[in-house]
Amino acid sequence: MARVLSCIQPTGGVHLGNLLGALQPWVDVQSADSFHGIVDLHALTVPQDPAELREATLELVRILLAIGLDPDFCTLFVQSHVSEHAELAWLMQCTAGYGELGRMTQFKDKSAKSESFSAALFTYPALMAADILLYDADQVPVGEDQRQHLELTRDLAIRFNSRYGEDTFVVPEPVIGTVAARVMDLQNPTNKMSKSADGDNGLIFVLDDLKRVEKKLKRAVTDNEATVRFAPDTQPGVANLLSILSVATGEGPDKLAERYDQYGQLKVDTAEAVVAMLEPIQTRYRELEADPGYVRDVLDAGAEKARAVASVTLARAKENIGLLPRA
Ligand code: ATP
Ligand code: LTN
Repeated sequence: MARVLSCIQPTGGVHLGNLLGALQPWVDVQSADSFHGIVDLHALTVPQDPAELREATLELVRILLAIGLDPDFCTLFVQSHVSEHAELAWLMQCTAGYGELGRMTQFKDKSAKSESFSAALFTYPALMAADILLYDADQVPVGEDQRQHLELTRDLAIRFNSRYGEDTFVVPEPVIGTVAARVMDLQNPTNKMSKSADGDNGLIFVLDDLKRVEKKLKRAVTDNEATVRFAPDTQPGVANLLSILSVATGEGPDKLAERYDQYGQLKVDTAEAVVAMLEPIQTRYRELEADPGYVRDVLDAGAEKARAVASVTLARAKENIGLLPRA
């Protein structure tokens, strides 16, 4: 069985795009040999409020548990609980070239947008490579925007192996998500649903009050064509509603489109389906919120399981690169 590793940053305010595009697929691929990390060290590459970061980390853990990630089956862990990540990241920084890190488009975009940024924004892909290589991961599900970082991880693994020993790292394969779930903003349906949007009328948060969820969907922007077709290029608003309804019901968007001749009913049904999807998640979330001891136990056990694998890989890499083992 292929070993899968997936990671997400705890940035707070998990929305329907994050849920359907990133988190739900974790539940679908989980296995006794899958590792799922909440990468809080990555979040520190930009300034964070300490209390908000802690809360965002717990929010993500609770949401993952609430949607069905089973910690008795797979391994769910917080990156900073497994110190091997930071340590292998150093070896990766020593393996990566300055030029190659400078060519990362995410770094170029983010650094161009701000006057001052941390050194870690530049070395970020070395930490990401460490996340992946520590677990001997065969497959790493990521969005298209992470393809270049995955390529770099492969290059670093191959370079390290050829310099210091072919047995050191497994060279991972990216698994790039399909179009299945690119959720668009409800008010500006040509933009993806994103926390960075102006205002939150176009966004549905997983923890939003359900009455608000209903309202936001009923006010979603459509168009003047007055026909229901799944045409993302010409009718992005309607297509977005059909996609969301499709994920919630499991029926294809084209098939669903045939059933409607009015936007109003499509909105009503999509709202109902999304509320039905979020309601049990929110109920389970509240239960988990009321049981912080359980959540801590899950994370402690996850850190132990993760460390059992990560420490072996790190020891191998340190030995192969020539660091003197302790007596
Ligand atoms: P930002 O405000 O920086 O855009 P975000 O919350 O919208 O943040 P990210 O933190 O960039 O999203 O992404 C977290 C994960 O959620 C990634 O795997 C990303 O591919 C996925 N994701 C984010 N937005 C969407 C969306 N609208 N549709 C599908 N997947 C999404
Ligand atoms: N860079 C990724 C998050 C991330 C990741 C990883 C993804 C950090 N480490 C390891 C997969 C594997 C992002 O911003 N989406």
